[in-house]
Amino acid sequence: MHEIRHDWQPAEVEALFELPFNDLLFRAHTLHRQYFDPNEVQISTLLSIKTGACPEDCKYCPQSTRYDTGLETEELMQVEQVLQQAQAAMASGATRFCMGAAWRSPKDRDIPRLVAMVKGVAELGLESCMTLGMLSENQATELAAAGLDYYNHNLDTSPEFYGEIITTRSYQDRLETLRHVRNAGMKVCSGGIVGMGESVRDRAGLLLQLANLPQHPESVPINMLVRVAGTPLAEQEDLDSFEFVRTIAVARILMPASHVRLSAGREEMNEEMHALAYFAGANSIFYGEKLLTTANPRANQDMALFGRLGIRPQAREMSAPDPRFYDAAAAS
Ligand code: SAM
Ligand code: DTB
Ligand code: SF4
Repeated sequence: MHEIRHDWQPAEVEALFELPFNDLLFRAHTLHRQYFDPNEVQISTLLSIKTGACPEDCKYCPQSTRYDTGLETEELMQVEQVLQQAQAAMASGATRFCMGAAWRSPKDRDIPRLVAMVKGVAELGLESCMTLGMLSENQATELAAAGLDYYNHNLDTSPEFYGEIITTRSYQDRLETLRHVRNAGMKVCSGGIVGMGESVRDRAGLLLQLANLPQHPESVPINMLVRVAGTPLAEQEDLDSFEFVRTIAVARILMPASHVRLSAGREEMNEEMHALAYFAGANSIFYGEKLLTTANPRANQDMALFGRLGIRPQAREMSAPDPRFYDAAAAS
């Protein structure tokens, strides 16, 4: 379809942000309905499989060793523990299980345990996702071969604002990891954070970078900064709620076939804002009471809102037709 473009210009994206709110939401929602069931939301559950003591200096992050956030650090979890949590996530209705590690990048010696986690999650019948920092080409290939469905690696913000937030790895490093993930055949989950003091132009710049990748990320998490005491961004001013919803709407217009995820920061959003974000094109959430280290709305709270809005959790996507379905059809 003609809306899938990879040649967005900065002025065009900035103009979308400047549209009257109702015009922007109408455009985003109209496109949303052409590509997705507007009453279906994909749900993913997160687990921190290695917590804190990260050498990177991301100014928003409670897990950097450079900031005193009182976080208890934990070594890489055992496979069995991870699979227990995956089972619990499945029982509460999640279809994707996302495992996050506070690393700059994984060590090659960690790969066998990570591979076992990926295989175990797949055996449960869940989609798998990992976010482990930068990946080499080989590491990406090994994780893909184990069956990892998605890799999350965020661009976080615009190339221009990036240096204000992170100095220990470059924007180019991030693009490189995304290239390794794509080349290895995994699906890409990549988005960013808003509310870090960036300008509208930076929010437009982030979305433009994502939309102008050779292939759009299948999943685009839009995080609202969670202000954690002890991090340099702890006292950052509130971002206007409507600016946040605009960011979702512009992401939907630029990447109409991608899942746009309403990600971190939902604890600070009321039900009306959730509903507006779903209308603007958000069709995925992190589900369950914890993100990696900070709080998230409780599952029953999300389900109650889904019920009031007539939203259904999306069933697991099947990559190939399930033969049992055809057997049953043939038998009847
Ligand atoms: N260490 C790996 C990395 O940075 O690639 C993986 C885990 S890291 C915690 C994953 C993402 O979480 C970051 O890229 C960032 O976008 C998001 N994140 C971390 N702290 C956040 C916060 N306080 N508020 C919003 N998003 C946050
Ligand atoms: C993403 O974009 N957001 C998630 C996930 N990918 C890994 C992480 C949010 C972390 C929020 C802060 C915390 O809980 O530590
Ligand atoms: Fe480390 Fe990731 Fe946090 Fe940056 S965002 S400090 S790389 S855990």
